Amino acid sequence: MRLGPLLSVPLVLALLVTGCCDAHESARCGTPAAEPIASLTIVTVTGSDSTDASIYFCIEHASTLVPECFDLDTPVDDFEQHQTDAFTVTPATPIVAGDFRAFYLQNRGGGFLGNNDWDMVSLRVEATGTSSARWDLYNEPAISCGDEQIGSGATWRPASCTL
Ligand SMILES: [Ca+2]
Ligand SMILES: [Ca+2]
Repeated sequence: MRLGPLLSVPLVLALLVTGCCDAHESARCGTPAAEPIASLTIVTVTGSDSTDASIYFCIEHASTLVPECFDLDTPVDDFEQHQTDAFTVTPATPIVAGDFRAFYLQNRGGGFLGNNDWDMVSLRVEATGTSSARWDLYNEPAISCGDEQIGSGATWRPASCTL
């Protein structure tokens, strides 16, 4: 069916204004830490494009310039099509309130037969405090820029949140 001019003009204008998708549209910031963070659980959902690349989760501290990075790797084949993966990482020392400046994901490549490009469709980061309390730091359940894959060498940054 052909779109009438009354329908198509606003549609074209909307596409021009918003582009194909709004980055971080579904992102929800969690609760800033009320106690030091002992460990973090990172839960990812992969879309239609799997990866075998090395995917790192990196933490930027306010107190040091060097980020603390963790290889997200479990004994199973991680980041396969439509798969949910959960990883727990433990910083060298618990992160005190105010020292968790930011986090990001990094694709460091090296995938089997060059399978590096990755389609991440959902990300949740949960903190576990030194008292074993758990709370959400970040939740982006519908990463909408679907064809914007995370290729080898790429860094994915979340919406800015106070962590
Ligand atoms: Ca894989
Ligand atoms: Ca791939």
